Order: sequence, then structure tokens, then C-alpha cells
Amino acid sequence: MAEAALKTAETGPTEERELTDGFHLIIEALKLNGLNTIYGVPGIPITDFGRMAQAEGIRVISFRHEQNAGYAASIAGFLTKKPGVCLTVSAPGFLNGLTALAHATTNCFPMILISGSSEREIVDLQQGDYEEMDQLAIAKPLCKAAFRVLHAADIGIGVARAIRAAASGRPGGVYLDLPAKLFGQVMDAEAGKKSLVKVIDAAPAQIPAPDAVKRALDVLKSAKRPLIILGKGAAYAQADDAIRSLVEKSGIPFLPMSMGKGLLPDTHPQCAGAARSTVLAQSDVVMLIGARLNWLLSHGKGKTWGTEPKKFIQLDIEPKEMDSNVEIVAPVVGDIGSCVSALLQGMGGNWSAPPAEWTSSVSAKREENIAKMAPRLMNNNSPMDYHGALGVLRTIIKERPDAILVNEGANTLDLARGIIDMYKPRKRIDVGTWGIMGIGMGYSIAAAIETGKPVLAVEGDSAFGFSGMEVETICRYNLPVCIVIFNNDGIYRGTDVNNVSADPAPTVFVKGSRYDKMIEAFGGVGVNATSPDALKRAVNEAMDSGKPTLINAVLDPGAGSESGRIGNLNPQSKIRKK
Ligand SMILES: Cc1ncc(C[n+]2csc(CCOP(=O)(O)OP(=O)(O)O)c2C)c(N)n1
Ligand SMILES: [Mg+2]
Repeated sequence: MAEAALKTAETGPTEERELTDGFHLIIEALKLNGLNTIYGVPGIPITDFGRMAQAEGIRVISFRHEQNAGYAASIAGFLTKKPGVCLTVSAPGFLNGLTALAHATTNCFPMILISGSSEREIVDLQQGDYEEMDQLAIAKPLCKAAFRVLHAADIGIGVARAIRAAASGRPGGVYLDLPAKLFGQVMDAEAGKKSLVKVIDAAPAQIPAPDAVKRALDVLKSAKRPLIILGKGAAYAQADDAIRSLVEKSGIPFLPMSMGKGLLPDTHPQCAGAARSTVLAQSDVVMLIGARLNWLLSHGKGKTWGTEPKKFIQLDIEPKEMDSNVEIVAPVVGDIGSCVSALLQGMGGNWSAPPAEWTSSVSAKREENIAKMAPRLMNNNSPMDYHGALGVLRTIIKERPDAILVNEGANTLDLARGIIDMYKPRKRIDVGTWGIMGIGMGYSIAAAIETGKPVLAVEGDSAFGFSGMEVETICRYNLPVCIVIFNNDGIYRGTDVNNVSADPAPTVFVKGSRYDKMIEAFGGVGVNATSPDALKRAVNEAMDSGKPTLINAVLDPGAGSESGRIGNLNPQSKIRKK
């Protein structure tokens, strides 16, 4: 087909024919499929492509580093269910974007990394082209699918395949390789138009089998101490009403995973977030909804899960997920919306609530833990500790439940996740499955662009450093992002000392750094806050004004603990010199 189309362009009737080219066809293919925003970094061979896309009405958000653009695209995919698009230059730019593509795949976010690449003939003979790299081969093992388009007439199909691969089934990252020559390739405009493909129903519903639904309900009915776990897959599904109905109709305590928070408010009477260890250890039947039994849930076994025998029901779109770590007695395979609706329907009108003994013991534990925490959240210590600072931010989110909370760090992450209650779905976005540092500014930018809502980014000082240069991007696009840096002078703590040489210890940074000065360089608002009261004033002001703001929250350098809540994952040396 590609050959034929080219031929027509070359040998068609002698009268003037209207022509199109790769640049225009890619832009039209994206627009036809509702992909109206590109996150990227310009350079050869995609600089003009970015300009032309902008001229054609696509929003082109230009970053300072591809990794941040990639994270932005990945979270745009999570928030919208449409693949987020990241655009990079060849070789180094591509590699910079690749971490985010792999991250999207691991986290099941739909994303397309479009990268320009160098000339195939030279790359394949390894003759040393400008930015030479066999990008397709490198991308393949790190994403869900990878495609290359060589002919302008195949752009429509190439983009369609990328969209479908990213969004359907379990979503993930897709790589689309576009060699430099393709952009300028000319073909007949009419044939070009006809070659474009509108993807119909990119993520078709996958209805669970009735037997599977019945099996799950039978197991659930038999439970004495049931628990529902809501993962980010449940949040992604945008089946918010059905999920809420299922949880409420069942009367079962629920535990939200980090990005599942807010599907039902953390203050909901059935929320077991503040009684996590109790419900994991004591439950007898656990229904996982869009949550995987990976390390974040201790693989479904071991001490965390107690000594009671467990039965697992799992709702997931990916059949391979079943039995990944432990036996799943009732697998329900389908998209979360369809699975939840089928369960709801199967429950009928007179579903009996779990034994009151169980639900009241969970509530009692939860109230006890919340009461224990309360006074710590009200302290006004200066320098601040995590609880004092987070107590303030918790109130701010309560008063602004529509704001998006971005969160990364170690202590800054683990404590914020526990302390800041969420009230609405998909309002908390964080380090995800990998516990990755560096998502902060990319996520903040995409969240602001995609949702139009104010963003509060709560960042460890180390975590912020991975994407800090994007504060210029935030200022350039004048985005309503308020960054709060929990500055404890380092990674986990700022108190480590190297007793052997003049070099600082590997976990500490310059003491007393003033991150707030960074944003002032680009015209944003910088604030140095040394007490919870000052922090509260500054954040409220930023959220009200919508002005790009960076608050350096001065924390006690000794306040954190090693690796936050996951210090147990550090390998130990038995022969370490003391
Ligand atoms: C890409 C990446 N590199 C390194 C790490 C290891 N790591 C985990 S948490 C962390 C930083 C923690 O310090 P900070 O953000 O200041 O949070 P704090 O505990 O001090 O509040 C690092 C470097 C990681 N998770 N991801
Ligand atoms: Mg720190």
C-alpha cells in the first residue's frame, strides 16, 4: 500500500496534485484520535514537527529533560485513560524518555513514546550516524509493544496500532519509532487522508464470565472477616460510582492502596486505612480490585498477612495476574468497571453485611490509631517535624478536595500517604509500583494541564532534585502548582557524618539549602517556611492565587528514619565495620 501510494504521487496525472507529508500526517493522525497534547523536548529530527503540531492546535509542552516529559505523559494516561504522548529526539533523548516508558508499563498507564530516530541504512550498518542507535530493539523489552513506521502511507496504521496497544487490555507503554526521513516523505494528500485510521473503541469492555462472578460471590458470602483492597487499577477504571456502590452494599471494610485513595473518602466509615496491619493480618477473605499482590502487599504472604488462612478473590483485566504470588480461589478477569458491575448485580437486593464483630473491631482499631496520631499532627514545632507539617497539609486538602496531590520521597511519601486524607478519586498521584524518585514535576505539570485543577506537590528534598529544573517549565506555562519541599538536608535524614574524609556522607546535602530561591529565578513565588503556621499561610496563599510557588519547608534534619517505612528491605552486611 505504501509503495502504491508513493507511486501515485510520483506518476499521477500531470496536473498539479495536492501533496502532504509525514509531518502533517502524524499530526492529523494524533488529532483524529483525540491526542491533543504532546509532552517532549525539541531537537533533531523533531523540532519542526513540534512547531507544526503547535500551529495545528496540538498543545506542545516543552520540558527541560525528557524523563520529566515522559512521566508527564504517563500520568496524563492514568488521569484520562487516553495514551499520554511523549516526544523525544534520537538516541540520548530517547533513552531519557525510556525510563518513563518502562515506568508506564510497570504501572499499567497508557503512554506512547514517539521518538525520532536516525537513518536506518546507516544505523543498521553501524556507520556512525548522528545519534545512532537501534532504538526499536532497545525499547522492545521495556514496553508493551514497539512499532516503526517507514512509509508516510503507514503513519495512520502505525499511530492506530500504538493507541490500541497502549490503551486496550492492561494498559502500558508503547514505543513508536519515526526515522527522520519519514517526516519529510511526500505523498498525495487525498491518499494520505484516506490512510488515517480512527481507532474505534480503543479499550473494549471485557466482560467477566458469569461463573467467575458467581464463584467470587460465593467465596465472599462465606467470609467472616472480609476485606476489600482498592488498587490504582480501580482508580484508573473511572468506574467510581459502581465501586462505591459495591463497597457500601457489601458493608465490607476497604483498604485503599496509595493511588486508590479517594475512590471512597478516607474518612468513610468503612475505610480501614488507619487499621491496615489489623485488617491484613486478621481478614479471612480478601477481594483485590485492580490491585496486585506485589511487594506493596508483601506478596500476599508472610508476617504481614498473619497466621489466619486467607482466601483471595481478584478482579483484574490481565489473566496472567492470577496466582502470581499466591493461589487466587476466585479469579474474575475483565475490565474493572464490568467486573464490579457484574458483582453488584449478582449481589442482589438482600446482601447481608459481614459479622458486626469484625466490622466493629476494625472501626475500634481505626479510631484508636487516629486518636493516637491526632495530637502529633497539631504540633507547631520549629524546625518542623513531619507530623506538624503534614497536619497542616492534611487540613488544606480537606478544604480543597479537588486539588491534585503529587507526592514523592521516602519519609515524605510514607508519612504523607498515611496522614493526608483524600476525598475524591484520582487526586493522589505518587511514586507508584517502583517507588521511583523523579516523577514530581512531570506529574505536577501534566496534572495541571490535563485537569485544570490546582496541584500541591509534597516533595522530599532529594526527590525534588530529580526533576527540579522543571520549575522553569511550571513558571513558563504559568501553572497552578504549589511545591512544598520537605527540606531535612538529605535522603531520609540530614544527620549522617563521614568520619573518614572531608567528603560529605552519601545521604546528606548542603545544610540549610534555600530551594525557594530556585523558583524566584524564573519569576515564581518562593517562600521559606520554618513553622507549621507559616507553612499553612504560604500554601493557602499559593492555592488561592494559582501562582507557581515553591515553599522550602524547613524540617528537623533528624526527623526522618532510614528508607521511611521500608527500611526492612535494605540488605544487611554481617561483616560491616562498626
Ligand atoms: C530513581 C530513584 N533513584 C533512587 C531512589 C532511592 N531513593 C528512595 S527514597 C530517596 C530519597 C529520599 O529522600 P527525600 O526525598 O529527601 O525524602 P525524606 O525521607 O528525606 O523525607 C531515594 C534517593 C529511588 N527510589 N528512585
Ligand atoms: Mg529529605
